[in-house]
Amino acid sequence: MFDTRFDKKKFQTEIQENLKNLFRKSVEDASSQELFQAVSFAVKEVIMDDWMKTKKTEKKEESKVVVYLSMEFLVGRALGNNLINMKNYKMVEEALDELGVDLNALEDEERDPALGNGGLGRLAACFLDSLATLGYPAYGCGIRYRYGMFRQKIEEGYQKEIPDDWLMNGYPFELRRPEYTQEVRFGGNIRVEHDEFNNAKFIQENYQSVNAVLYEIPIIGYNNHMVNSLCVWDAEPIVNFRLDSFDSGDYYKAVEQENVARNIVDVLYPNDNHYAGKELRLKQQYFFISASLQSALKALKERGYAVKEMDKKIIFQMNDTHPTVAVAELMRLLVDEEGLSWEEAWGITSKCCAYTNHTIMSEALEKWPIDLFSRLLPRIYQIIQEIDRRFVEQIHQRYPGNEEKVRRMSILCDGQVRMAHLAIAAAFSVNGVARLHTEILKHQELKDFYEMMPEKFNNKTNGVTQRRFLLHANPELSNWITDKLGTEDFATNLELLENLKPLADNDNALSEFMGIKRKNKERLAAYIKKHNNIEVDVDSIFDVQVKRLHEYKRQLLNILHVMYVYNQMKEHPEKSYYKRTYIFGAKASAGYTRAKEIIKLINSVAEVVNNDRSINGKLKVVFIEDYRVSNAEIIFAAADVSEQISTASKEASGTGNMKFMMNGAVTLGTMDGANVEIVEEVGRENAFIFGLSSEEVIHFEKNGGYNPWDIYNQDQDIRKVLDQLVDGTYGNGDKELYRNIYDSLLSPKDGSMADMYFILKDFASYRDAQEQVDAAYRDQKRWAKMALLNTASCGKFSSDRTIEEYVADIWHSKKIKVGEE
Ligand code: GL9
Repeated sequence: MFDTRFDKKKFQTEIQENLKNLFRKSVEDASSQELFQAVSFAVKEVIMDDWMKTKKTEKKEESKVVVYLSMEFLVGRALGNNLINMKNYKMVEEALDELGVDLNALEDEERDPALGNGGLGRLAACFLDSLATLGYPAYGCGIRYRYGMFRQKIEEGYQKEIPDDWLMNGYPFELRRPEYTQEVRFGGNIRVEHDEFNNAKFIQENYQSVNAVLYEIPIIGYNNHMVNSLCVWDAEPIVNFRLDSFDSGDYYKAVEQENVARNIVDVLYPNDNHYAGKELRLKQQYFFISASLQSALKALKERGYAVKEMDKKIIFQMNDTHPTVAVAELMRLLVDEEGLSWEEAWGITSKCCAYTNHTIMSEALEKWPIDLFSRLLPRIYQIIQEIDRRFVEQIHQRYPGNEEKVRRMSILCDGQVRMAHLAIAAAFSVNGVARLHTEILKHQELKDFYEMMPEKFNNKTNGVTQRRFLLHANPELSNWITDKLGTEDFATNLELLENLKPLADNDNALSEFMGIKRKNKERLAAYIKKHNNIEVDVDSIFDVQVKRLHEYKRQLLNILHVMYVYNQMKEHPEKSYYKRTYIFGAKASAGYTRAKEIIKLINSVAEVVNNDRSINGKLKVVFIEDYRVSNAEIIFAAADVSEQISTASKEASGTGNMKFMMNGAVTLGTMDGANVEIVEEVGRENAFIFGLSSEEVIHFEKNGGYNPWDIYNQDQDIRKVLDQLVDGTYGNGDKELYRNIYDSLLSPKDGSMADMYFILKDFASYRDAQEQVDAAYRDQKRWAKMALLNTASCGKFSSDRTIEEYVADIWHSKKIKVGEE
């Protein structure tokens, strides 16, 4: 059961020593935060041994390493998860208990390292967990943002952003590695020199540079002693001036450099599926890419390999377009620094780089203005010009005379650098993140590329780690599963859960399963009481939509439907309604006005509905503040209904959908992203599916949309809800508060398509599906079956499965075993 190297007595002593050394305190007078630090350092000490062994084994086995390049790693809290993966959670809980300390309370002292926005960053974190668990040597490479994703406060129903100073108390698990510092250069000009053989040398002059300083965070495999590294780069000024001469102007220059450096890693851009096009963002991208690639190249040589063997030893997986400048940086390093020919360098680059696309939302595809790009990265720009020239030549050869093709596919076009095109031209693999998404890429968004290079395209349906989202988030359910299956092996083999399927016909098991759900609902209800001061009934249906706020995710459809239900209750008090608690959690990008209006609307509806005594608490609306990984774990475990209601074709995959399913929530969703595969696994009868198909959506879009006024005119219930947006019902009498939302649905003032996310078009079908939810829940046994079958059918959605597919089709790396010595 336990990892034997964890000696309880020794561990307790270690904690006491740490308290003394760090804070000059004993257990009795230490604060929770101090205890958290002391415990974390004690855990880190154990990690260190395995970490050293892992690096040794990796070297000895001459492993090919996966380098996962990502602007975001939403790792979530480390302490609890590390203990789970080290199989020491219970032992440490006991050890602390004996000292009179509650592990749960200590876990709450840890600030979530929020180095990501949402799904894309969380996926990267799940992948690192699976890579370590499966035994594949891997490095995550990213940025050590000083401020992570902002913390959200709701004031008067409005979102307020508070800076996330996550490093305030220090982060006990990281390791500073100054010996791996790399210099990164920006700007200046390129001077060409020719040597005696007339070979051109490209020399960057008058540049500004900063030091990239490495911090490593351990990523612990489950029960296998494997510890991989998440490498995050901090920026520091290069200070090489003499203090005795600071009046010579050097001092100011140094201070200036200090600012350039600080700036770069200051803050994570809080955008989801949308890029802001800011120069600083491009700086961040090049900063961490250049540092990561330089460092990878050095490590390769230090391990004794020739640069030309690189593709046998390293694979760079580019997480979306954000890190795709890697393609050009690798070419620069190989050609300019290592002296390889263009052809040799290209051969290596295109064998080392693979690209994952995470969205079809066109506003998310990064395009940089050439003037900005070439000013900041002059040499990289030259290299991209050459890549583009050669790529365009290939297109011409393949499609002679087809200038329209060239225009659509080239990397440089209309004064812009199209990063996705750069990635596709260079990478040997281009993958989507769910089957439907990949098909849409192949046949719509990236059609030209697929036609020209079909062999590059493949699908890798996303997954999530059951270690965090089942074992840690839902210990009650995990224990129950262990008991029923007679094994804990589902921790590394999620497919084993299908052996729970026969229990769907066992009344006892069903009531135990729902008993656990009830306990988890109590835990969430207590959280809501504490944070929102709202009483919710654990016997009501917990209907949950938590995810970033984005119009395509259609939180608006959900809340409009709540408004409709509320109207029904008022108009038809004689009808019976099953008690429901609608739970929302969502951060809006700081500059996304419409998203913020929707948050305000949700809170306004909550205010009205929750305080209307006439409906006897049949309906409650809760907006959970500051949705993040740590409270997500509590929320998934407690959900009955999982709202996955994006406009079909827009959600590339979704991963929250999988976390809900794992925890026995039933999906209410559209046929979008990975929902399609969830339904395939669990059966259509165990989900509630509604709405337009992706083909229908795409068809409408191609034809300029539809006329929402027809719906407004024909359906009086929808009309009433829409009118309530502009009659002051939810605006405290202010009729203008939701005018923009109203207009966007019926007649946008900016000339865009009316109801571009098909909210009204799908409303009736959503309403029907919601009625089916109501009916299904009334039949408690039927519901229990559905819920249990969801858990039992989630095996496919482990990120372990996803990683094995990446390895088999793209990475071709080998497992190692970290042995005891
Ligand atoms: C996203 C997609 O929108 C999701 O559907 C997908 O599940 C994840 C992971 O593949 O990637 N793409 C994207 O830009 N985000 C995603 O969640 N945005 C954020 O991470 C906030």
